[in-house]
Amino acid sequence: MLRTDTPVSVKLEEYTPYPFEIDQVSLDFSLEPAATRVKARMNVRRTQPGPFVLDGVKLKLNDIRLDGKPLGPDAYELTDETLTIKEVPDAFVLETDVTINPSANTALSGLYISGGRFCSQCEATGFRHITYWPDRPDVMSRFHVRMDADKSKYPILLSNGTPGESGDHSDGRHFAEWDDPHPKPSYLFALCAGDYDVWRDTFTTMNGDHVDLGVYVDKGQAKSAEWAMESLKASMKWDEERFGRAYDLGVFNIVAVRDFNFGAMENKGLNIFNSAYVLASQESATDADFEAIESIVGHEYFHNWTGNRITCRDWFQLCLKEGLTVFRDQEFSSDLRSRPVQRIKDVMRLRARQFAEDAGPLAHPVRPDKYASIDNLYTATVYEKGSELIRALTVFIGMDAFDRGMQIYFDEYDGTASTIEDFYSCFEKASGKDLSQFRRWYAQAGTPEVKVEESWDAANSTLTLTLSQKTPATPGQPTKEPVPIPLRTALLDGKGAHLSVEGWENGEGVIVLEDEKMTVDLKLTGTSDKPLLSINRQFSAPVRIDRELSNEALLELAAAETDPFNIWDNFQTLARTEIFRLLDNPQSPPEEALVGALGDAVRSNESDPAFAALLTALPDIGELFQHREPVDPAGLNDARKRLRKALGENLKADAERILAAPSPAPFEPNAEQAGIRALRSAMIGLTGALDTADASRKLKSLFDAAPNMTESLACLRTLVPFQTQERDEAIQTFYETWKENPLVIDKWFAVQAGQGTADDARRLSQHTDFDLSNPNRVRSVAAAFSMTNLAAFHARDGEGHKVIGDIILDADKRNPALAARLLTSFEQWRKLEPVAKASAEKVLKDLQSQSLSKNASDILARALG
Ligand code: 0A1
Ligand code: ZN
Repeated sequence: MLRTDTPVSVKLEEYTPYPFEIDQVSLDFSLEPAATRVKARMNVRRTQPGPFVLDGVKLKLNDIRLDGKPLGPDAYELTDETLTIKEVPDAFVLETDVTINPSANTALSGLYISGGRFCSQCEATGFRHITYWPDRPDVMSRFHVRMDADKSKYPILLSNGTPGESGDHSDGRHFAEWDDPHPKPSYLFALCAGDYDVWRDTFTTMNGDHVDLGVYVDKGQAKSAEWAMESLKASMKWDEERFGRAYDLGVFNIVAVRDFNFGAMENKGLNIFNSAYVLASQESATDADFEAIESIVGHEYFHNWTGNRITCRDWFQLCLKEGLTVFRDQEFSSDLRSRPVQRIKDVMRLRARQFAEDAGPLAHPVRPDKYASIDNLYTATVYEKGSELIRALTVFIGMDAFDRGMQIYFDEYDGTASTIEDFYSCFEKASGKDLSQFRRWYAQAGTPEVKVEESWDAANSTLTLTLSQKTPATPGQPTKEPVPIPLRTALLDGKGAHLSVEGWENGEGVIVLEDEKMTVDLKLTGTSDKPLLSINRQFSAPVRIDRELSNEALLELAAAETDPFNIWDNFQTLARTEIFRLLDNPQSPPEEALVGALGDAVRSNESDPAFAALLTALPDIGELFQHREPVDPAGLNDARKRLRKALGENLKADAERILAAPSPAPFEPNAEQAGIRALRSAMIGLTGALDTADASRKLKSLFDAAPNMTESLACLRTLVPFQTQERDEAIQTFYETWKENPLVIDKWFAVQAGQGTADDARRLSQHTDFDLSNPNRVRSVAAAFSMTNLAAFHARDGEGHKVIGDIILDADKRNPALAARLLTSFEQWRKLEPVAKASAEKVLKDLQSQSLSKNASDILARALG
């Protein structure tokens, strides 16, 4: 696209139904990497007036027939993106025959080749790269697929649904048919062909139906699919028990591919996964990998009901399937692991990614009302804030009403392409509440700020809260309406006993702030000293809480708190305030009282090591960014390091003791052992915070003896910033040990890019193992550097911006979706101090002056707009 082109937006208000129905389609693939022939035969019926337009991009049309008769070029019109047939009867059969080139498909959307095998990615608009079709989610059809291919190269042929006929041809080719009885939109179509090893299992549903399960991976890797399979069976069971949803086909397959733009894809009965979220062996995977596999396998499986059985009417409704399915996968992980730990991790992610997005030029509502490029809508806002809104809904109407509403949703909307309004109508029915004001949450961008003021009336034992809300202006939305904010609240005494408040049960209540401002009287049933206020417990609403509490008051509150989320969050607030104080007072040492309290909190929670580990995690730079403008990332990094060092000193003896104990053996990837390793890894990190020659030696010996990938990587990550021989040796040894395993080498790149300088990032991007055509590898350098290493990325010399700008420019030529995602790392540029700000602006403007893809141009236009 040229610079002068303004990206054209698609608008929600312009939605019109497709004027035809296609109840059945047969697809016939003759698979060849450079020239695959795709024949489609569809039964079409008019449902309302309107033209017959099909989407199609980069297709070579060989033949087209209507009711068996060839159509001449006058009968239709072809553009770069559409095929329009000028006159059609009310019911007809259309046959098309096209040729596509999967081996030239570097954008990884449509049919492409990864590791010598065919695979597909059709969400959101990949199917139009395969054949002519109304490529929109509200056109649902029954798909029948036939494939033929060279049998020796592609012995396994997979598609959606259940297998039908298969057999050999005489010329070394073979064929297979697949049938999917469930009508589906084209974005859920999938095809995989190649040679794989398979890890198989079976599942019997609550209805007694037998399901064959398969996880297809690289040759020799079958055993590494075991954990993904266990996660799949756990997901199937959980959805039956929690939501009464059973699987609905006799086959469920997962295929792992090395080249993939996202995490995974929920194609009906044939999920396709980034191999990073399938393969895990005891030796090569971290606990974070095991956890991510479990949660993503769950996520994709849960889409079978929330996404596939009930899909989206249009892409504006993306959060209907994504927000809801993230909520479901978070609940799954909470039930399988520790609920409070899961909640803290989910909020950390939300604050780091979504709050940042919501506060910058790319902010958009959870349900946007326009977009220029649909690929750019797969955002933290749609996914993570979308999930938070469902969670806030469960608090607002209560979990019982939520569960009833979900069953109404499944009953009434099964088999349809729905909207957020449809979804919310179910909860209105279930709760009897008018949810129109709650739905404002979906239309307004920006994170609401809630100001909390307290006044204590001792004579009447009443705490009066004055609550007010304000949502900052965001692009295109200068003013905001108030939204209902459900705040789980408790009043505590200094020892953490819950005080009883009139109208509350079990020592907790939900206060809903509906208007801009409210006061609420919390009357204690007994007498007490001024109670301590615990508010937004479990992070019940996705807001920022603004309370004027002194450090002493926060420490007192943290000591009395009973909600683990709030305990952790109080320490986060304390640490953040302290980091800013250190930033403003470069000579001042860290506050001893705070460091001591944090150290004590870690020690006293050692029996819940996963939680203790989270307490040691200081707010990261990306989060601190949001609290100051202009921001000096290097200064912040330095202040944060000083506080970490003080914490490391406070916990030095504990770290030695914890690390002297043996790591759990034999290795199990369960939450209990993972928690122990998380605390060990946190102690490894704090050892490094001491920044001494002794620490480097200690880390190297821990690295050499590390019994698992979690600890080995923690040592490597901690060693990277040292300038010692031990560090160089560890980097070298790790590479030599793992050079045959691309997923581990991705980590090797990522720890260096995530801790190093711009020079390191550039050197890594020139390494022989760097591969621009593999998104995981590109992200392991570019995203690790620009999204997790902000002090280096935004360094004043501008080198960080340049390296990433150069990678984006190269990546965009092959893979626009990947380049656009990397560009979002610049989203905070306006907040930077003037020198770095100017350098970021220059890189962005230089990029804008090149002919970048539509995806990248969309991000650039908004980031600079
Ligand atoms: N629906 C998938 C996300 C996804 C979106 C686009 C993709 O390719 C361009 C791939 C996956 C999910 O939520 O997991
Ligand atoms: Zn999803």
